[in-house]
This record gives sequence, C-alpha cells and structure tokens, in this order.
Amino acid sequence: MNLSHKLGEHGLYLRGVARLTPAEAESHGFATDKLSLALVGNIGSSYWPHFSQSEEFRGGAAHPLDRWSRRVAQMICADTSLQPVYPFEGPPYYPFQQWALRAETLLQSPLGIMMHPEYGLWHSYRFALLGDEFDLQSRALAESPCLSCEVKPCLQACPVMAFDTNGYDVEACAGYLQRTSEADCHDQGCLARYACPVAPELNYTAAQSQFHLSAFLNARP
Ligand code: B12
Ligand code: SF4
Ligand code: SF4
Repeated sequence: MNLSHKLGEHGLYLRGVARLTPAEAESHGFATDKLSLALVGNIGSSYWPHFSQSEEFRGGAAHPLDRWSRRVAQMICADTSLQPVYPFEGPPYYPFQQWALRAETLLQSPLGIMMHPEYGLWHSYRFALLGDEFDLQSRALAESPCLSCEVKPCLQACPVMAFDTNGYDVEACAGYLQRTSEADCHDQGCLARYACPVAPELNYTAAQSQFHLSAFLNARP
C-alpha cells in the first residue's frame, strides 16, 4: 500500500514536500542523509471522524490530538526508514509554517494561519516525515485569495479585535474567552476564521472547532 493510501485510512493527506539543506537539517538535530520532508495534514475536518472515535479522544487524558498524531505517525513509519517530526514538540518549535510555504502554494493570511487557494484557512499539519526522496510535485495553483480580498472580513469579525497589523494578540483573545462564557466563539469556533469566505464547504465542524478552542484555553496557565 502506498503512503497516500496509508494516510488516507486516518483522514490525512500528503500535503507537499520541502527539501532541507544539510545545514538546516543539522540545525534541527536531524541526520543529513534524509533531506526530503513530507508534510502530512488534514483538509477540512478530514481526520475528525477517525480521531473522535479513537482511544486517545475517548480516554479523556491530556493532549489527545498530539498523542493520536504520534501513534498514527509511528504506525506509518513502522518497517520503513521514515522518521516522524511533530509540530507540537517544543519550544523551540519546528518551523512548520515556513516548511509549508516551501512545500505548497500558500501565503500567510492576515490571521497568521496559512491561506491555501483551495482549502482556505481550513487545513493544518499533524506531522512531517523525513525520508530520502518523496515523489510528489506541488501543483501550481491560483494566487492567494487574500491578495484580491479588499474587504478582509476576517479582520473585522473578532469581538476584541485580536488581529491587527501587529499580528495575533493572544492575551486579548484568551482573556475575552475566559471572562465571557457566552461568547459565540465557544460554540462556533474563532469568528475571525469563520468570517473568511474562502472554501466554506471545508469549514471545521462545530465539534472540531469546540475541541480546538477548549484545547487552546486549557493550555493557558
Ligand atoms: C505556538 C503556537 C501557537 C500559539 C501562539 C501563536 C502565535 N502567536 O504565533 C497559540 C497557542 C496561541 C496558537 C494558537 C493557534 N494556532 Co498555533 N501553533 C503554534 C506552534 C505550535 C508553534 C509556532 C511557532 O512558534 N513556530 C516556530 C517558528 C520558528 O516557526 P515559523 O513557521 O517561522 O512561525 C510562523 C508562525 O509563528 C506564523 N504566525 C505568526 N503569527 C501567527 C498567528 C497565528 C494565529 C498563527 C496560527 C500563526 C502565526 O508566522 C511564522 C512565519 O511563517 C505551531 C506549530 C509549529 N511547529 O509551527 C502552531 C500552528 C502555527 N498553529 C496553528 C493553528 C491552526 C492555530 C489556531 C488557529 C487554532 C487551531 N489549532 O485550529 C490557534 C489560534 C487560536 C484561536 N483563537 O483560535 C497551525 C497553523 C496551520 C496553518 N494552516 O497555517 C499550526 C502550524 C499547527 C498545526 N498543527 O498545523 N498557536
Ligand atoms: S477574509 Fe480575505 S484577507 Fe481574510 S483570510 Fe479570507 S481571503 Fe484572506
Ligand atoms: S476566538 Fe474569538 S476572541 Fe479569539 S481571536 Fe477568534 S474571534 Fe477573536
């Protein structure tokens, strides 16, 4: 069974491949004989039906999505020479978004999340695989929808204006959510992200959005 098929069994996709330089590999503590880095992630809520039925999700212990991602990556790598790398290991964190910019047609949106011309803001990375060579060419896609989006509704939807030219004000967002239990974000997920008109068919399900928001708040000191 090929890699894409194996990943598909968990609702995951081979998203793109970046090539590391030997110096980069060394700076991250990787061996220099595997310089091809395949990014693996979800498109829309693709992994949710798998993850939400998993022992990690149902067990109730901390960090279920990270533990699920680790188990799936280890299964995929078993009996191969592939080495998994995780976005949640850190700090310091591996620069997944910089790698993603090299592996796929992406541009940073005003929210910080990478905009994909087809998937919009509705994608993320569960792990990456280091290998000798992955045979996957990134497709040339249309330019980022952000470039022609004049109104930028994403920047106007947050009740506390947590996004501006300085980036994402994490304290303003988390502070508001912690003191306002009736805020719509608790039920619907981040209103700024949902205000983006690109790829509405891939909007995360309410259950997935609630999961991410709770994980974000639970991780706060
Ligand atoms: C720390 C972190 C956070 C912190 C701080 C974010 C910040 N202010 O930068 C917190 C906990 C607040 C956070 C929140 C979220 N995050 Co976050 N986060 C990370 C993490 C683990 C490390 C980022 C980092 O420091 N990298 C190290 C530097 C060296 O790498 P880098 O690639 O150069 O860094 C880039 C980012 O910092 C980015 N950036 C700058 N400002 C912002 C703001 C936001 C909101 C984001 C998402 C990115 C971003 O620009 C840099 C250049 O490309 C990454 C995973 C990773 N390993 O990259 C996920 C990651 C960036 N997060 C991600 C996401 C989706 C989120 C959320 C939107 C929620 C979610 N899980 O769905 C939330 C937003 C909260 C909300 N209100 O909904 C995704 C982004 C996917 C994408 N399509 O781009 C990542 C890649 C995780 C993943 N598994 O895919 N996150
Ligand atoms: S609302 Fe417009 S500017 Fe904001 S993320 Fe979506 S396309 Fe980009
Ligand atoms: S979750 Fe709500 S408060 Fe936080 S940035 Fe998004 S819209 Fe703003």
